[in-house]
This record gives sequence, structure tokens and C-alpha cells, in this order.
Amino acid sequence: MNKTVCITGATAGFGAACSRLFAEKGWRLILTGRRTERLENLQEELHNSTVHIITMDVRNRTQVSDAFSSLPESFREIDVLVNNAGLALGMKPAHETDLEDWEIMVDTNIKGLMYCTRALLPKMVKNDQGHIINIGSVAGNWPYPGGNTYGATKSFVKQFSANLRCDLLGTKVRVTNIEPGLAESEFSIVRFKGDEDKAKTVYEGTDPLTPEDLADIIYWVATLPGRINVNSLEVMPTCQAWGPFAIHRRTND
Ligand code: NDP
Ligand code: 8X3
Repeated sequence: MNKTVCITGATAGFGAACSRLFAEKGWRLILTGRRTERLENLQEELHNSTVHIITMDVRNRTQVSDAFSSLPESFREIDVLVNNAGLALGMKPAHETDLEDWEIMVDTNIKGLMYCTRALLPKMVKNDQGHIINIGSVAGNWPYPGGNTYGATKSFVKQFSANLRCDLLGTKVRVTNIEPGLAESEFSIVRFKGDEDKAKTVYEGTDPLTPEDLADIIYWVATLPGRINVNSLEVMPTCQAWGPFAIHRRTND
């Protein structure tokens, strides 16, 4: 195995599980995140693998371009980019929400994903091989109360992924949008700004997807024969489905 995967947001959840699985399968890894200590711990844990860690905030365009333009020689040929770094902040209705939270989600989930993609894509096209795996969400496909800007950022990821496919037609570069539903990670702790009890209630009585489930799916998509491009893959836990349309009924008083 002589392949290299770059995973953004490797310090927790899906990204950390993906790192472990790709490492187990013998891939070379470029792992990014803001929390250096977690990256260092993961690198130590995966000591049998070749791992390059990058502390960077995907919202910082200069950090992203500098990090990817100064990769060590042996990490310059990247086969798969997993654009996983992302977050939701809050679940308040749009008219009560904090505009700052909206900006952070846009800057991370949209602009950060664009910066990483734009930094690595030219080389993939030049090499005529590569795979961009974006982590979208069911929230990009289906509306729900409080999903406002988070869902909209994931709709961007969905359409951006499909548009990339159009631009890349004629090359062997693949693009996939993975669209998970309820999955237990640090996602809800971040969404509720450190309120672990509130985060726990999201998963109470459910059997949610796990980060390892997502890692299996991402690895499967990444290792399909090159002629196959999974455009999008929506996946929910069995305990999740859609509700009926909500209808507000006036009362007489
Ligand atoms: P976690 O909170 O467990 O992990 C998120 C990762 O993103 C962390 O490694 C974090 O690293 C990184 N990250 C966040 N902001 C930044 C930033 N500005 N710069 C760099 N890295 C950043 O969540 P999940 O693993 O659940 O989420 C991974 C992806 O999956 C996200 O895009 C999320 O939207 C999506 N998703 C999650 C679902 C769920 O139910 N869990 C369902 C559908 C989609 P650090 O803080 O160290 O920077
Ligand atoms: C995460 C899934 O339903 O919380 O993207 O938006 S959801």
C-alpha cells in the first residue's frame, strides 16, 4: 500500500475514526485539526504508520495554503482528501440566533472546505487521479427547525460536490458527498457549546451511527474501483426517518 489520505478534522469523531481505519489498512496519513495535542497523541497511537500532522484552522486561508504547499516530499502525492472538518453551532430559530455562530459555520463548513479543495485539486488533476470525499449531512437535504445555517452550509457542500464532478469530467478524479444522519461524536457537545448533558439527550434511547460506521463507509467509497464514482451517499441510523410536514393550526381564541 503506497497511498496517501489527507483527513481534515482528525482530532475527534469521524475524522479520528477514519484516521485509525486508513492507518490500519496501511495508508500514509496527513491529519489536520486545531488541537495540536490531540494530533500528536493520534500520531503516537498510530506509530506503525507514516503520519504527518498539521495544526491548522481551515478557516484561515493562508494557513491552509501554506500547510499544503510545504508538505514534506513523501506526502505530496495525495490520493484522497476527506473534507471532514466542520461543525454546527446552536439550534435556535433564525430570528434568535447568534450571527457570529452563523459566520463560524459558513467560514468552516463552506470556506474551509473550499480552501482545502482548491489547495489539493490542481495536483490531483495534473496526476489524473484522486478523490475528494466531502462530509455533507442529511441537514443539507432536508430542513428541520433550528437547522437554518448549518443545513444551508451542507447544501452548499452537496451542490459544490456535484459541480466539481462536472468540472472534473474527463479526468480520473472522483468526488463524493457523504450525507450522514444522527451520529454520536463530539458534534452535539460542540453544537451546544460544551453542555455535555444537553448533548447526551440528543442520543438518549437511540442507536445512532458511530464514527467507526462512517469510517467504514468512507473507506469503502475510497477503495472502490476507479471507474466507480459514488456521487452522494445518504446514510441514517435505522432508528431515524422523516416526520410529516409540520402544519400550524390557528386556535379560536
Ligand atoms: P466532531 O465535533 O467530533 O469533530 C469535528 C472535527 O472538525 C474535529 O476534529 C475538529 O477539530 C474539526 N474542526 C472543527 N472546526 C475546525 C476548524 N475551524 N479548523 C479545523 N478543524 C476544525 O464532529 P463529527 O466527527 O461528528 O463531524 C465531522 C463532520 O461530519 C462535520 O463536517 C459534521 O458537520 C459532519 N456531520 C456530523 C454528523 C453527526 O451527527 N455527528 C452528521 C452529519 C454530518 P479541532 O477542534 O481540533 O479543530
Ligand atoms: C448532523 C446531523 O441532523 O444534527 O449533520 O443535522 S443533524
